[in-house]
Amino acid sequence: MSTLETLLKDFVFERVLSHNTRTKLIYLLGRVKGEACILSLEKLAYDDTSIPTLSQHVNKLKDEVENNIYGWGLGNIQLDKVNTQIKYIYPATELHIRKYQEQARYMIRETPTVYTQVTKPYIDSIPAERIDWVRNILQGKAEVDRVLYHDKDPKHGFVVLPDMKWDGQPDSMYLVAIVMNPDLLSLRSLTAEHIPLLKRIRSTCQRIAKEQQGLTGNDDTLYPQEFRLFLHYQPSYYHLHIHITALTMQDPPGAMAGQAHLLDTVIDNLELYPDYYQKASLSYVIGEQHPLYSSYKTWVEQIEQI
Ligand code: G7M
Repeated sequence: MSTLETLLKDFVFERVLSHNTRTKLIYLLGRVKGEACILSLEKLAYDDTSIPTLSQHVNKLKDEVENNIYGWGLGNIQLDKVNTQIKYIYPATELHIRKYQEQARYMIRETPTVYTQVTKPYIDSIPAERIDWVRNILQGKAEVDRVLYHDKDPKHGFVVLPDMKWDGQPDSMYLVAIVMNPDLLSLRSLTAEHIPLLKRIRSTCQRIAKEQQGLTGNDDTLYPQEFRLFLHYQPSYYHLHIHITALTMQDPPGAMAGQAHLLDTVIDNLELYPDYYQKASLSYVIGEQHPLYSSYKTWVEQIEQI
């Protein structure tokens, strides 16, 4: 039995952490053998091959309404196809539980001083093992057969592979490029010195998206492309990585203002101002359960007392 099968069988439900009725994504907290386990269940889009015959599979119709040329109702479409992506975190820590818990969110304007006095100490306090899964990928110990590109140069190399969020459908292509150099923590670490690396990531991802997913893209910046490349600030882990998502995903997770920074803009900023990301204020949205939020609030309270 696979780990996922065993977890599903032994999962004892405790509570719903969050339920997004628009994205049809639900996070559940439960226990497996006494330890906390987070399950996420996300409804998948209809499979392309089923679409032409969907109307023939509707049953249990109810709550029908008719009005002139308009009408609607509720029904059940049962198809013999996979319809849910299931993910787990096990054993889940208190931090994971807080991360997926429904919560208020705030916009924080991070000046270079806030970065030095609040964010950087927070990053330094994160236990190294938190990103063991990244090291496993970089060292070829996990997800090996999923890797699409790997330049193992410790300073200039990077790996490209499908993001955990991708359900494998071409329309929702979601790749992630992770740099080999562990000294690059986030956007804040980037200077003009890294422009060649960022440009190689851009062109490699363009080639992969084109060759493997048939998406249009070209290193020529005049050429329109069918995907976006961006970085998160704040990221969820501090080892530099870049997201690549198909534009057909109309509302991809994490592509909102207050979180996503287009790679093209990052390269431009560095070309114009080599130390842009050390000098700029970067605003970001954060949940009140995030440890960085409490560090920031404590810092503000201290400033107010002075
Ligand atoms: O930029 P930010 O830190 O928010 O994004 C991290 C990205 O890494 C997310 O898009 C996650 O879905 C992805 N991710 C997280 N984990 C734990 C894994 C993993 O184990 N494998 C892969 N392929 N992607 C992951």
